[in-house]
Amino acid sequence: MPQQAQCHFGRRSSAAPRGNHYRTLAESPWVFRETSPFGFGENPIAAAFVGARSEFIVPGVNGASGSIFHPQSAEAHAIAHLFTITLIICAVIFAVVLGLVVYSLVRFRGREGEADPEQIAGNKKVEIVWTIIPMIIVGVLFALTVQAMQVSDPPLETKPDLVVIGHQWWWEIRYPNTGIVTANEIHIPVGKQLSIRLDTADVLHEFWVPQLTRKMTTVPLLGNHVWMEARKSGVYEGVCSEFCGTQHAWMRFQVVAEPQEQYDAWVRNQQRKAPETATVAAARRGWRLFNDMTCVNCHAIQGTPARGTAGPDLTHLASRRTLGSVIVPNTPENLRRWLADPQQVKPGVKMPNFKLTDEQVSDLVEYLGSLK
Ligand code: HEC
Ligand SMILES: [Cu+2]
Repeated sequence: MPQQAQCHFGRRSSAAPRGNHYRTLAESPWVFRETSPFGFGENPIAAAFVGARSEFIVPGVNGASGSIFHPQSAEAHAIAHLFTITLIICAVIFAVVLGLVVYSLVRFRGREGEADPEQIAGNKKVEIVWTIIPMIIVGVLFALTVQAMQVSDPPLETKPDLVVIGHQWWWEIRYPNTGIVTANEIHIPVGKQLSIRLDTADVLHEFWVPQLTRKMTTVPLLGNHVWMEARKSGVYEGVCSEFCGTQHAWMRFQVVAEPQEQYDAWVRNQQRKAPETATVAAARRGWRLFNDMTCVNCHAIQGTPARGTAGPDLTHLASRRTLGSVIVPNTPENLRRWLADPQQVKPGVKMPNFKLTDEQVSDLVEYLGSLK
Protein backbone atom coordinates (compact mmCIF):
# COMPACT_ATOMS: atom_id res chain seq x y z
CA MET A 1 0.00 0.00 0.00
CA PRO A 2 1.17 3.56 -0.61
CA GLN A 3 2.82 5.55 2.17
CA GLN A 4 -0.38 7.46 2.89
CA ALA A 5 -2.05 4.48 4.51
CA GLN A 6 -1.19 5.08 8.11
CA CYS A 7 -1.41 2.33 10.61
CA HIS A 8 -3.79 2.93 13.49
CA PHE A 9 -2.92 -0.11 15.43
CA GLY A 10 0.33 -1.16 16.88
CA ARG A 11 1.06 -4.45 18.56
CA ARG A 12 1.12 -4.19 22.30
CA SER A 13 2.94 -7.41 23.05
CA SER A 14 3.25 -10.76 21.39
CA ALA A 15 2.73 -12.49 24.74
CA ALA A 16 -0.97 -11.52 24.88
CA PRO A 17 -3.42 -14.44 24.78
CA ARG A 18 -4.93 -15.45 21.46
CA GLY A 19 -8.60 -16.02 20.76
CA ASN A 20 -11.83 -14.14 20.73
CA HIS A 21 -12.15 -12.57 24.11
CA TYR A 22 -9.80 -10.38 26.03
CA ARG A 23 -11.14 -9.73 29.50
CA THR A 24 -9.26 -6.50 29.95
CA LEU A 25 -7.75 -3.97 27.65
CA ALA A 26 -4.30 -4.82 28.94
CA GLU A 27 -4.71 -8.34 27.59
CA SER A 28 -5.61 -7.07 24.15
CA PRO A 29 -2.64 -7.33 21.79
CA TRP A 30 -3.65 -4.23 19.87
CA VAL A 31 -3.15 -0.65 20.82
CA PHE A 32 -6.07 1.34 19.54
CA ARG A 33 -5.10 4.53 17.75
CA GLU A 34 -6.88 7.21 15.78
CA THR A 35 -9.87 5.17 14.80
CA SER A 36 -12.29 7.69 16.13
CA PRO A 37 -13.15 10.02 13.27
CA PHE A 38 -11.94 12.83 15.48
CA GLY A 39 -8.46 11.41 15.50
CA PHE A 40 -7.64 12.13 19.13
CA GLY A 41 -4.74 9.74 19.09
CA GLU A 42 -4.87 6.75 21.35
CA ASN A 43 -8.45 6.44 22.50
CA PRO A 44 -8.94 4.35 25.64
CA ILE A 45 -12.76 4.50 25.54
CA ALA A 46 -12.94 3.21 21.98
CA ALA A 47 -10.30 0.66 22.88
CA ALA A 48 -12.44 -0.60 25.75
CA PHE A 49 -15.22 -1.37 23.27
CA VAL A 50 -13.02 -2.88 20.64
CA GLY A 51 -10.83 -4.79 23.06
CA ALA A 52 -13.32 -7.64 23.12
CA ARG A 53 -13.10 -8.03 19.35
CA SER A 54 -9.55 -6.95 18.93
CA GLU A 55 -8.47 -10.00 16.97
CA PHE A 56 -10.41 -8.45 14.09
CA ILE A 57 -8.39 -5.29 14.11
CA VAL A 58 -5.40 -5.85 11.93
CA PRO A 59 -2.88 -3.29 10.77
CA GLY A 60 -2.87 -2.72 7.03
CA VAL A 61 -6.48 -3.70 6.66
CA ASN A 62 -8.22 -1.49 9.13
CA GLY A 63 -5.08 0.56 8.80
CA ALA A 64 -6.86 3.11 6.66
CA SER A 65 -6.88 6.67 7.86
CA GLY A 66 -10.00 8.51 8.93
CA SER A 67 -9.24 11.68 10.87
CA ILE A 68 -11.32 14.79 10.21
CA PHE A 69 -8.24 16.80 11.15
CA HIS A 70 -6.36 15.56 8.09
CA PRO A 71 -8.71 16.40 5.22
CA GLN A 72 -7.54 15.22 1.79
CA SER A 73 -10.09 16.89 -0.47
CA ALA A 74 -11.38 20.42 -1.06
CA GLU A 75 -14.78 19.34 0.32
CA ALA A 76 -13.45 17.84 3.56
CA HIS A 77 -11.08 20.77 3.87
CA ALA A 78 -13.94 23.28 3.77
CA ILE A 79 -15.70 21.35 6.55
CA ALA A 80 -12.57 21.00 8.71
CA HIS A 81 -11.95 24.73 8.27
CA LEU A 82 -15.49 25.59 9.38
CA PHE A 83 -15.06 23.31 12.39
CA THR A 84 -11.83 25.02 13.43
CA ILE A 85 -13.27 28.53 13.10
CA THR A 86 -16.37 27.54 15.11
CA LEU A 87 -14.15 25.98 17.75
CA ILE A 88 -12.05 29.15 18.06
CA ILE A 89 -15.10 31.44 18.29
CA CYS A 90 -16.62 29.19 20.97
CA ALA A 91 -13.32 29.04 22.86
CA VAL A 92 -13.13 32.85 22.93
CA ILE A 93 -16.74 33.12 24.20
CA PHE A 94 -16.01 30.49 26.82
CA ALA A 95 -12.88 32.30 28.01
CA VAL A 96 -14.62 35.71 28.17
CA VAL A 97 -17.68 34.36 30.05
CA LEU A 98 -15.58 32.32 32.43
CA GLY A 99 -13.25 35.29 33.02
CA LEU A 100 -16.16 37.61 33.85
CA VAL A 101 -17.72 35.05 36.19
CA VAL A 102 -14.46 34.53 38.07
CA TYR A 103 -13.79 38.29 38.19
CA SER A 104 -17.28 38.96 39.62
CA LEU A 105 -16.93 36.19 42.17
CA VAL A 106 -13.68 37.60 43.47
CA ARG A 107 -14.22 41.33 43.08
CA PHE A 108 -17.80 41.49 44.35
CA ARG A 109 -17.81 38.67 46.90
CA GLY A 110 -19.84 39.35 50.09
CA ARG A 111 -17.75 40.76 52.93
CA GLU A 112 -18.62 40.68 56.61
CA GLY A 113 -20.70 43.59 57.89
CA GLU A 114 -21.59 44.71 54.33
CA ALA A 115 -25.16 45.73 53.57
CA ASP A 116 -27.08 44.11 50.68
CA PRO A 117 -26.11 45.63 47.32
CA GLU A 118 -28.51 47.91 45.50
CA GLN A 119 -31.27 45.90 43.76
CA ILE A 120 -31.76 46.68 40.07
CA ALA A 121 -34.19 45.38 37.43
CA GLY A 122 -33.02 45.42 33.82
CA ASN A 123 -30.43 47.47 31.99
CA LYS A 124 -31.33 48.43 28.44
CA LYS A 125 -27.77 49.11 27.29
CA VAL A 126 -26.41 45.79 28.47
CA GLU A 127 -29.35 43.90 26.99
CA ILE A 128 -28.93 45.53 23.58
CA VAL A 129 -25.22 44.68 23.60
CA TRP A 130 -25.72 41.04 24.52
CA THR A 131 -28.40 40.62 21.88
CA ILE A 132 -26.42 42.20 19.08
CA ILE A 133 -23.09 40.43 19.70
CA PRO A 134 -24.57 36.89 19.47
CA MET A 135 -26.55 37.92 16.38
CA ILE A 136 -23.33 39.00 14.69
CA ILE A 137 -21.59 35.76 15.69
CA VAL A 138 -24.46 33.60 14.41
CA GLY A 139 -24.57 35.68 11.22
CA VAL A 140 -20.86 35.12 10.61
CA LEU A 141 -21.18 31.37 11.27
CA PHE A 142 -24.16 31.20 8.91
CA ALA A 143 -22.21 32.90 6.12
CA LEU A 144 -19.22 30.59 6.64
CA THR A 145 -21.51 27.54 6.64
CA VAL A 146 -23.13 28.56 3.36
CA GLN A 147 -19.65 28.96 1.90
CA ALA A 148 -18.60 25.46 3.08
CA MET A 149 -21.84 24.00 1.69
CA GLN A 150 -21.13 25.49 -1.73
CA VAL A 151 -17.78 23.76 -1.82
CA SER A 152 -18.95 20.39 -0.47
CA ASP A 153 -22.34 19.94 -2.20
CA PRO A 154 -22.65 19.06 -5.86
CA PRO A 155 -25.53 20.65 -7.86
CA LEU A 156 -28.77 18.65 -7.59
CA GLU A 157 -28.87 17.14 -11.07
CA THR A 158 -25.30 15.89 -11.32
CA LYS A 159 -24.73 12.79 -13.42
CA PRO A 160 -23.26 10.18 -11.07
CA ASP A 161 -19.78 8.69 -11.67
CA LEU A 162 -20.53 6.19 -8.93
CA VAL A 163 -23.67 4.85 -7.28
CA VAL A 164 -23.38 3.66 -3.70
CA ILE A 165 -26.26 1.70 -2.19
CA GLY A 166 -26.51 1.08 1.55
CA HIS A 167 -27.68 -2.35 2.70
CA GLN A 168 -28.01 -3.64 6.25
CA TRP A 169 -24.83 -3.86 6.85
CA TRP A 170 -22.71 -3.46 3.78
CA TRP A 171 -22.27 -1.13 0.82
CA GLU A 172 -22.98 -1.99 -2.81
CA ILE A 173 -20.89 0.02 -5.25
CA ARG A 174 -21.80 0.46 -8.93
CA TYR A 175 -19.83 2.24 -11.62
CA PRO A 176 -22.44 3.18 -14.28
CA ASN A 177 -19.77 4.09 -16.89
CA THR A 178 -17.88 0.80 -16.77
CA GLY A 179 -20.56 -1.60 -15.49
CA ILE A 180 -18.43 -2.66 -12.51
CA VAL A 181 -20.24 -3.83 -9.38
CA THR A 182 -18.37 -4.39 -6.15
CA ALA A 183 -18.83 -4.08 -2.38
CA ASN A 184 -17.32 -2.22 0.55
CA GLU A 185 -14.28 -1.04 -1.41
CA ILE A 186 -14.40 2.06 -3.60
CA HIS A 187 -11.53 2.59 -6.00
CA ILE A 188 -10.99 6.09 -7.36
CA PRO A 189 -8.29 7.79 -9.39
CA VAL A 190 -6.32 10.42 -7.44
CA GLY A 191 -7.12 14.08 -8.09
CA LYS A 192 -10.43 13.58 -9.91
CA GLN A 193 -13.62 15.02 -8.48
CA LEU A 194 -16.31 12.34 -8.72
CA SER A 195 -20.00 12.71 -8.13
CA ILE A 196 -21.53 9.97 -6.02
CA ARG A 197 -25.22 9.16 -5.93
CA LEU A 198 -26.44 7.60 -2.69
CA ASP A 199 -29.26 5.11 -2.44
CA THR A 200 -30.52 2.54 0.02
CA ALA A 201 -31.95 -0.93 -0.33
CA ASP A 202 -33.65 -0.83 3.06
CA VAL A 203 -33.38 1.73 5.88
CA LEU A 204 -31.68 5.13 6.19
CA HIS A 205 -27.91 4.93 6.26
CA GLU A 206 -25.36 7.70 6.17
CA PHE A 207 -22.33 7.73 3.91
CA TRP A 208 -19.21 9.37 5.30
CA VAL A 209 -15.52 9.34 4.45
CA PRO A 210 -14.20 11.80 7.06
CA GLN A 211 -11.11 12.78 5.07
CA LEU A 212 -12.82 13.04 1.68
CA THR A 213 -16.54 13.81 1.84
CA ARG A 214 -19.27 15.41 3.87
CA LYS A 215 -21.83 13.17 5.57
CA MET A 216 -24.91 12.35 3.55
CA THR A 217 -27.99 10.29 4.37
CA THR A 218 -29.19 7.64 1.92
CA VAL A 219 -32.90 8.33 1.45
CA PRO A 220 -35.02 6.10 -0.84
CA LEU A 221 -35.87 7.83 -4.15
CA LEU A 222 -34.30 11.14 -3.13
CA GLY A 223 -31.03 10.64 -5.01
CA ASN A 224 -28.70 12.50 -2.66
CA HIS A 225 -25.28 13.34 -4.06
CA VAL A 226 -21.86 14.08 -2.62
CA TRP A 227 -18.54 15.01 -4.18
CA MET A 228 -15.62 12.73 -3.57
CA GLU A 229 -12.03 13.46 -4.41
CA ALA A 230 -8.66 12.49 -2.96
CA ARG A 231 -5.60 14.69 -3.31
CA LYS A 232 -3.20 11.93 -2.34
CA SER A 233 -3.19 8.22 -2.99
CA GLY A 234 -3.95 6.07 0.00
CA VAL A 235 -6.64 4.09 1.77
CA TYR A 236 -9.34 6.11 3.46
CA GLU A 237 -11.75 4.84 6.04
CA GLY A 238 -15.50 5.21 5.45
CA VAL A 239 -18.36 4.54 7.83
CA CYS A 240 -22.11 4.46 8.11
CA SER A 241 -22.84 7.33 10.45
CA GLU A 242 -26.54 6.89 11.07
CA PHE A 243 -27.72 4.09 13.34
CA CYS A 244 -29.27 1.44 11.09
CA GLY A 245 -29.45 -1.77 13.15
CA THR A 246 -27.38 -4.41 14.92
CA GLN A 247 -24.23 -4.18 12.83
CA HIS A 248 -24.33 -0.45 12.13
CA ALA A 249 -20.86 -0.06 13.66
CA TRP A 250 -19.49 -2.67 11.27
CA MET A 251 -20.98 -1.15 8.17
CA ARG A 252 -17.68 0.20 7.06
CA PHE A 253 -15.91 0.60 3.77
CA GLN A 254 -12.61 1.72 2.37
CA VAL A 255 -11.78 4.17 -0.37
CA VAL A 256 -8.65 3.20 -2.28
CA ALA A 257 -7.33 6.25 -4.14
CA GLU A 258 -4.63 5.35 -6.66
CA PRO A 259 -2.75 6.90 -9.59
CA GLN A 260 -4.64 6.80 -12.90
CA GLU A 261 -2.69 3.84 -14.43
CA GLN A 262 -3.18 1.74 -11.32
CA TYR A 263 -6.86 2.64 -11.27
CA ASP A 264 -7.23 1.74 -14.96
CA ALA A 265 -5.60 -1.63 -14.31
CA TRP A 266 -8.06 -2.21 -11.48
CA VAL A 267 -10.96 -1.32 -13.81
CA ARG A 268 -9.75 -3.76 -16.49
CA ASN A 269 -9.49 -6.55 -13.93
CA GLN A 270 -12.95 -5.86 -12.46
CA GLN A 271 -14.50 -5.89 -15.93
CA ARG A 272 -13.45 -9.50 -16.55
CA LYS A 273 -16.22 -12.02 -16.01
CA ALA A 274 -15.62 -15.08 -13.88
CA PRO A 275 -14.89 -18.29 -15.81
CA GLU A 276 -17.98 -20.48 -15.86
CA THR A 277 -16.10 -23.67 -15.13
CA ALA A 278 -13.22 -23.65 -12.69
CA THR A 279 -10.06 -25.55 -13.66
CA VAL A 280 -9.22 -27.05 -10.26
CA ALA A 281 -11.38 -30.00 -9.16
CA ALA A 282 -11.99 -28.66 -5.65
CA ALA A 283 -13.01 -25.28 -7.08
CA ARG A 284 -15.40 -27.07 -9.48
CA ARG A 285 -16.99 -28.82 -6.51
CA GLY A 286 -17.10 -25.43 -4.78
CA TRP A 287 -18.99 -23.87 -7.68
CA ARG A 288 -21.49 -26.74 -7.68
CA LEU A 289 -22.07 -26.22 -3.95
CA PHE A 290 -22.44 -22.49 -4.52
CA ASN A 291 -25.14 -23.25 -7.06
CA ASP A 292 -26.90 -25.93 -4.99
CA MET A 293 -26.79 -24.33 -1.53
CA THR A 294 -28.89 -21.35 -2.74
CA CYS A 295 -25.91 -18.96 -2.47
CA VAL A 296 -26.96 -17.86 -5.99
CA ASN A 297 -30.22 -16.47 -4.60
CA CYS A 298 -28.36 -13.77 -2.73
CA HIS A 299 -25.04 -13.37 -4.55
CA ALA A 300 -24.14 -12.52 -8.14
CA ILE A 301 -21.06 -13.76 -9.99
CA GLN A 302 -20.81 -12.18 -13.46
CA GLY A 303 -20.27 -14.77 -16.18
CA THR A 304 -22.25 -17.43 -14.29
CA PRO A 305 -26.00 -17.84 -13.75
CA ALA A 306 -25.63 -16.43 -10.20
CA ARG A 307 -27.68 -13.22 -10.16
CA GLY A 308 -28.69 -12.59 -6.52
CA THR A 309 -28.63 -9.03 -5.20
CA ALA A 310 -29.38 -9.44 -1.47
CA GLY A 311 -25.67 -9.88 -0.70
CA PRO A 312 -22.39 -8.52 -2.13
CA ASP A 313 -21.40 -9.26 -5.74
CA LEU A 314 -18.66 -11.91 -5.50
CA THR A 315 -17.27 -11.77 -9.08
CA HIS A 316 -13.90 -10.47 -7.82
CA LEU A 317 -14.18 -11.34 -4.14
CA ALA A 318 -10.56 -12.50 -3.92
CA SER A 319 -9.30 -9.10 -5.10
CA ARG A 320 -10.90 -7.30 -2.15
CA ARG A 321 -9.01 -6.32 1.01
CA THR A 322 -11.64 -7.27 3.57
CA LEU A 323 -14.71 -9.41 4.23
CA GLY A 324 -17.98 -8.47 5.90
CA SER A 325 -17.67 -4.70 5.46
CA VAL A 326 -14.12 -4.42 6.80
CA ILE A 327 -14.80 -6.62 9.84
CA VAL A 328 -11.95 -9.03 8.98
CA PRO A 329 -9.08 -9.05 6.48
CA ASN A 330 -9.81 -11.13 3.39
CA THR A 331 -7.66 -14.21 4.02
CA PRO A 332 -8.50 -17.87 3.26
CA GLU A 333 -8.56 -18.45 7.02
CA ASN A 334 -11.18 -15.73 7.62
CA LEU A 335 -13.19 -16.78 4.57
CA ARG A 336 -13.29 -20.26 6.07
CA ARG A 337 -14.58 -18.87 9.38
CA TRP A 338 -17.14 -16.74 7.57
CA LEU A 339 -18.52 -19.71 5.63
CA ALA A 340 -18.44 -22.03 8.67
CA ASP A 341 -20.63 -19.57 10.59
CA PRO A 342 -21.14 -15.99 9.41
CA GLN A 343 -22.99 -15.16 12.64
CA GLN A 344 -19.88 -15.88 14.66
CA VAL A 345 -17.84 -13.38 12.67
CA LYS A 346 -20.57 -10.74 12.40
CA PRO A 347 -23.50 -11.40 14.76
CA GLY A 348 -26.90 -10.58 13.28
CA VAL A 349 -25.61 -10.62 9.68
CA LYS A 350 -28.25 -11.33 7.05
CA MET A 351 -26.52 -14.42 5.76
CA PRO A 352 -27.68 -17.74 7.19
CA ASN A 353 -25.43 -20.38 8.70
CA PHE A 354 -25.51 -23.26 6.20
CA LYS A 355 -23.94 -25.70 8.67
CA LEU A 356 -21.46 -26.73 6.00
CA THR A 357 -19.04 -29.60 6.61
CA ASP A 358 -15.30 -28.89 6.74
CA GLU A 359 -14.91 -30.38 3.29
CA GLN A 360 -17.68 -28.24 1.80
CA VAL A 361 -16.10 -25.15 3.33
CA SER A 362 -12.72 -26.07 1.81
CA ASP A 363 -14.24 -26.50 -1.65
CA LEU A 364 -16.07 -23.17 -1.39
CA VAL A 365 -12.90 -21.41 -0.18
CA GLU A 366 -11.07 -22.90 -3.17
CA TYR A 367 -13.74 -21.68 -5.59
CA LEU A 368 -14.22 -18.22 -4.06
CA GLY A 369 -10.43 -17.84 -3.80
CA SER A 370 -10.21 -18.26 -7.58
CA LEU A 371 -12.42 -15.18 -8.13
CA LYS A 372 -9.59 -12.69 -8.41
C1 HEC B 1 -30.14 -14.87 2.40
C2 HEC B 1 -29.12 -14.34 1.55
C3 HEC B 1 -27.76 -15.00 1.53
C4 HEC B 1 -27.45 -16.30 1.20
C5 HEC B 1 -28.42 -17.42 0.85
C6 HEC B 1 -26.02 -16.37 1.22
N1 HEC B 1 -25.47 -15.18 1.55
FE1 HEC B 1 -23.49 -14.73 1.60
N2 HEC B 1 -23.93 -12.84 2.25
C7 HEC B 1 -25.20 -12.34 2.40
C8 HEC B 1 -25.10 -10.98 2.91
C9 HEC B 1 -26.27 -10.06 3.21
C10 HEC B 1 -23.73 -10.69 3.05
C11 HEC B 1 -23.09 -9.40 3.53
C12 HEC B 1 -22.97 -9.41 5.01
C13 HEC B 1 -22.41 -8.18 5.62
O1 HEC B 1 -21.25 -7.82 5.37
O2 HEC B 1 -23.13 -7.55 6.43
C14 HEC B 1 -23.03 -11.90 2.62
C15 HEC B 1 -21.64 -12.01 2.56
C16 HEC B 1 -20.97 -13.07 2.01
C17 HEC B 1 -19.54 -13.11 1.81
C18 HEC B 1 -18.57 -11.97 2.14
C19 HEC B 1 -18.57 -11.01 0.99
C20 HEC B 1 -17.90 -9.69 1.23
O3 HEC B 1 -17.57 -9.02 0.24
O4 HEC B 1 -17.72 -9.28 2.36
C21 HEC B 1 -19.26 -14.32 1.24
C22 HEC B 1 -17.88 -14.83 0.83
C23 HEC B 1 -20.49 -15.04 1.10
N3 HEC B 1 -21.52 -14.23 1.58
C24 HEC B 1 -20.61 -16.30 0.58
C25 HEC B 1 -21.80 -17.05 0.55
C26 HEC B 1 -21.89 -18.44 0.21
C27 HEC B 1 -20.74 -19.31 -0.21
C28 HEC B 1 -23.21 -18.78 0.32
C29 HEC B 1 -23.83 -20.16 0.15
C30 HEC B 1 -23.27 -21.22 0.97
C31 HEC B 1 -23.94 -17.59 0.73
N4 HEC B 1 -23.04 -16.56 0.87
C32 HEC B 1 -25.30 -17.53 0.91
C33 HEC B 1 -26.38 -12.98 2.12
C34 HEC B 1 -26.51 -14.30 1.75
CU1 LIG C 1 -25.98 1.86 7.92
